[in-house]
Amino acid sequence: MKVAFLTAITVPLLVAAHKPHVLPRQATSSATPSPASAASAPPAAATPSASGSVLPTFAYSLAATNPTAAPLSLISSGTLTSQTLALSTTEAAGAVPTYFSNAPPLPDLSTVLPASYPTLDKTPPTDSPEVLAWIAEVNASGIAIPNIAPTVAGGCPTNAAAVADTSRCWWTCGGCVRDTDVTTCPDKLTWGLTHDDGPAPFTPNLLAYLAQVNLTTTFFNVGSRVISYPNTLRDEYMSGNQVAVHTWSHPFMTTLTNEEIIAELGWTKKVIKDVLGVTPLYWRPPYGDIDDRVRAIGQAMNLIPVMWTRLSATVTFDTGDFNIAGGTDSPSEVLYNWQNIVSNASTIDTGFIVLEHDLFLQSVEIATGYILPAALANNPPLKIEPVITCLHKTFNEAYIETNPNATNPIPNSGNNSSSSTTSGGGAQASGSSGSGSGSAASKTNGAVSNSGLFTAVGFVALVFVSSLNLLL
Ligand SMILES: *[C@@H]1O[C@H](CO)[C@@H](O)[C@H](O)[C@H]1NC(C)=O
Ligand SMILES: *[C@@H]1O[C@H](CO)[C@@H](O)[C@H](O)[C@H]1NC(C)=O
Ligand SMILES: *[C@@H]1O[C@H](CO)[C@@H](O)[C@H](O)[C@H]1NC(C)=O
Ligand SMILES: *[C@@H]1O[C@H](CO)[C@@H](O)[C@H](O)[C@H]1NC(C)=O
Ligand SMILES: *[C@@H]1O[C@H](CO)[C@@H](O)[C@H](O)[C@H]1NC(C)=O
Ligand SMILES: CC(=O)N[C@H]1CO[C@H](CO)[C@@H](O)[C@@H]1O
Ligand SMILES: [Zn+2]
Repeated sequence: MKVAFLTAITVPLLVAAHKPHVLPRQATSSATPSPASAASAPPAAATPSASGSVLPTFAYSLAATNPTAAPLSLISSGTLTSQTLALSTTEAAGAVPTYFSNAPPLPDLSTVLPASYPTLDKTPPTDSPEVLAWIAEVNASGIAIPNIAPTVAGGCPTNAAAVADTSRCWWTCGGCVRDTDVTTCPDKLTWGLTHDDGPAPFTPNLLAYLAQVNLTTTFFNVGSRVISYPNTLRDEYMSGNQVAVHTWSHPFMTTLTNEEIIAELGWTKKVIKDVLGVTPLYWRPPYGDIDDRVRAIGQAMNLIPVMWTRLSATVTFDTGDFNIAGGTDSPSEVLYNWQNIVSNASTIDTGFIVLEHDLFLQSVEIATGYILPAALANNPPLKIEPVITCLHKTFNEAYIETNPNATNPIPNSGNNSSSSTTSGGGAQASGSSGSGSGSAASKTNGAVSNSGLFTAVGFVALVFVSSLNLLL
């Protein structure tokens, strides 16, 4: 009942917000259902979705499913009634993770007061003392911030000039990546598991399943959700998962000003540090929306971007799981996408990273009931692990406080004015050509009003989720 309410109210808006990153894949996959025969039969007929529309059925085959999985027909209908599981334990202040060394003790949660943080699901103000200090740190990092204008809302169709300017390396429109982006795992058939947008009401269900099958993942967490579910974040961390940053309010980052980007990242780093005692060194831009300006600010804030594997415009490793709850992708389409991902993964020399979410029950059910059991039974076998370990790094290297700086330099090391061989200091010191005024504090035109439709829509929906916190 409560779940159905959550689903019906929130999801259509969120799906609209997530559309841009699935468009290329959908353009292909929804037009051409796979002719492959299915070992696990898809539902007999097209399934009615949460929104009442009838979605096409896709063929897929899975090596295994979870015997306790919810039937796909229930997952698609929006009437799934699985209970949220309680956390396995509420972690006490002073507890220390045992799976890596030198981690600080968990802070006292009673000191983490929501009133001390910005409004949830809204880009934080840029004139607070905290944000001004982070702006100064970015400025002092010596990393040049390219002086390129923010994009406007609407993605590729509404940003012709930005799309044409390949020098900004905008992932959203064309899939441009830099060496500093993590897009795959180095070892073939290794899956760097990730789950985005939590912590959320059904994250404990995912955690319970992962513990049962001895897997861990990388959680890209939204700062506003951390305020709502701090104990869930602590359980993620204490049970061996990598915790990473997914911004405060889930905006399209390229639409923000430099200062807004700093506020989004800074507050998310801070709330995670306040709840766990450690500050993540990895982040994922919502919708994968990153360009060289956003990359540079992330680097100056000691954050390494993690994307998902993209082989071409039509082969992106996005399950589409986010769209089940909103009724725009059927579960069979997600499983069809998954089959294509595994099949494509076997053709490349590296491992891979896949986009999945833990915000909605439907996404968690499709992962724990179908995708992960199939992945565990896959032939050839897959190695499934968090991104940090798939990169051959230790958990110490996932967080600033525990990072062995001598052997694993943090992203902004070497770019400080003090350590730079270039004199002059500030953002101009590293002086990449054409970076103009370069200062992190310099305003770029018209961005504040540019958060626009997609961001606003996603924001409204996420507010519903957080305000339903008490109901759930
Ligand atoms: C669980 O996974 C870890 C890491 O992959 C491995 O070292 C350990 O042996 C596994 N434990 C069991 C009980 O399978
Ligand atoms: C890769 O995925 C695409 C769909 O995204 C699919 O059409 C294609 O057949 C897949 N390739 C392989 C080798 O499985
Ligand atoms: C590495 O450097 C960071 C930032 O300068 C610092 O906070 C951290 O404590 C250092 N790591 C260790 C293990 O000392
Ligand atoms: C950069 O300089 C700041 C002080 O300006 C210092 O706090 C920080 O630790 C330095 N970072 C690195 C990576 O050296
Ligand atoms: C940025 O750095 C420059 C040069 O070091 C300095 O003049 C300016 O005041 C700094 N701005 C901020 C906001 O810290
Ligand atoms: C050592 C180091 O990280 N240097 C980087 C400083 O920042 C520039 C970009 O502004 C990078 O190109 C360097 O690699
Ligand atoms: Zn997201």
